Amino acid sequence: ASGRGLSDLRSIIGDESYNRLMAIRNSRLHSFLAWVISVCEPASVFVSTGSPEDNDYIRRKAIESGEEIPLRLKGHTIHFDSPLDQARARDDTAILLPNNQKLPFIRTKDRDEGIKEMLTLLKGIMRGREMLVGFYSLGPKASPFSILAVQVTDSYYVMHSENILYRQAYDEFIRQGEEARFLKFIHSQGELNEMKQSKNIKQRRIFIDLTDETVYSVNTQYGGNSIGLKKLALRLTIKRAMEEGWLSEHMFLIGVNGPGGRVTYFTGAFPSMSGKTSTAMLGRLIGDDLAYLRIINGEVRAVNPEAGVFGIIEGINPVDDPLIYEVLSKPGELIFSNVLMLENGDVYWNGKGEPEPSSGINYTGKWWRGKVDDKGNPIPPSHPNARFTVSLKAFSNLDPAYDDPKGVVVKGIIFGGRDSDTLVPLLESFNWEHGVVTIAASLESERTAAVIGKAGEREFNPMANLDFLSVDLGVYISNYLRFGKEASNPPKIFGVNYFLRDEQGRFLNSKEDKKVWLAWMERRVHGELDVVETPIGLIPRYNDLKGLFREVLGKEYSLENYEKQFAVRVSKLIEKIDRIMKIYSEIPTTPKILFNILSEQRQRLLE
Ligand code: SPV
Ligand code: MN
Repeated sequence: ASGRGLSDLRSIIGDESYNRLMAIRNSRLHSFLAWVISVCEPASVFVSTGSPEDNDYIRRKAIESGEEIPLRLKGHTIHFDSPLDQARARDDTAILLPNNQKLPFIRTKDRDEGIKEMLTLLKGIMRGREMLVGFYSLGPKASPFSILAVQVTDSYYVMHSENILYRQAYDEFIRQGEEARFLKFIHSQGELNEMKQSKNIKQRRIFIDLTDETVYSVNTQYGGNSIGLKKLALRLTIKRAMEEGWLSEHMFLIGVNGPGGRVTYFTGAFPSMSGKTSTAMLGRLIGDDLAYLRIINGEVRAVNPEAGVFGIIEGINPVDDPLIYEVLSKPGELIFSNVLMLENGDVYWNGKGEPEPSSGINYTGKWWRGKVDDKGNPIPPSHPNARFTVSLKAFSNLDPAYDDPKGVVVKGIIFGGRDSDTLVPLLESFNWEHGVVTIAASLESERTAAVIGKAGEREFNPMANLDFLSVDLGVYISNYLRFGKEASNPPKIFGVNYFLRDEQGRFLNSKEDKKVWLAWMERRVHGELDVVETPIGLIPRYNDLKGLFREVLGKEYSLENYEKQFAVRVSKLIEKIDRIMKIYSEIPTTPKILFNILSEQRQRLLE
């Protein structure tokens, strides 16, 4: 620390912002901000109270600074990230741990070294710029789930996004004063090019300091790397969840409508681009990406830490995703990123269901059909990981309980991945432990464009949370197992796979089949349908699915399809168990029960 306090920096901060900070009586907040200002050396500071005027200021500056461009529809803007900054950057992201500790599967870095490197990068990085400070609550305010956070950034786009995606909580900081415990996020987009994109991508670094609950992110703008409260906070909250015995998960949270008007809540963990959002949209939406689960009076209850959606836009069209399409087509506050901007101020994205335009502006600058990158590959109109940012309130299927401080009772947890040749489309575990081990902890998925790197490779991705893990995987799984034991009636665990193919490579299911699977799970939770017991778990009976296909989709479902889809692929399943066993056998903290459950399953498959 430089020793300078906020009062010494008053000329930079300005009276208005200074008074706003002083209204929060929290000395740790004050010294943190004084430190950041001393290091980053901004020209000025704007402290947001989250008032309509303050939010308007951020919106206006996002446009004035060129970070966002207004579009034809009122409230719509577009932002472009650098071509090299279009997804989560695993290789530039590290968890900082003291004494150069290592954790399996997690990119770690010695804490002292990381902080030193970061200080060099941050030194003077905000010169000539305004530093923005925002206050938020992850989860409904003043609830047992709520986690406070402060974001510092020099990007109007980042703060604009957070104002849409999170609950603003300046008032909570004031109320809690010195008591307030909060996560800290420091972001700088660094130098920008003519398109207002981060220029120094080689110096992109995202360091997560668990010790101090602080995340540093520099020389990047892509939301998954820059928006502190999203995936950066997830690393910190997973750590807290471990210490306190709850779950911080990469899951949607939805209510599913059942017979007689009942609503049953489910969470669902899927690696991105594996059907997560489209599944979430089939229900009454509470959250599309993250969930906190806690046991309250014996019940598993959950909230969405977020209040908006940072969603994938590719393939959204009026036929496949009518609810999202509607949100994207009406006026209202919405940020597009990395789609194609047309001359008339409209936007186009891959799979919009309209003829492809011949030109426009995209993340690579002026785009025309046939434009190629330096490797000669055609540049698509929009990036496959192009996104939209919008408040939950824009969705017509928003569940009224979305902001309930007590959360909703979760009855089922769904795990899904991209798997072309192994798992059945729908499966229920025998019990909590069996589901945690054979479905959740054994999750594998083929990689997608949401992460920088080669798409298509099969990756181990337990709980679809591996990219965000900040604790030892064995410890994480033990916490999961314990969590279910502590609940008086733990949620049922289901596995789904929308990506199964036949020998010719054709998908075995159509997109809408997931509606039937959801209806089946909803009824299973209420004990209404019987099942077929297989070596890997419980699968639907043909007749039940046949009835549900008629009821839900008005379609016939043939026995032939059922038999192809629900065949237990013994040799593939054994190979999978062997892969998973090998992984866990190299992690010393893996609970014994995991090996027992996998061995028993292997044995059942052999019999
Ligand atoms: C995902 O890819 O899982 C997302 C977007 O939800 S990101 O913020 O990049 O993680
Ligand atoms: Mn996600």
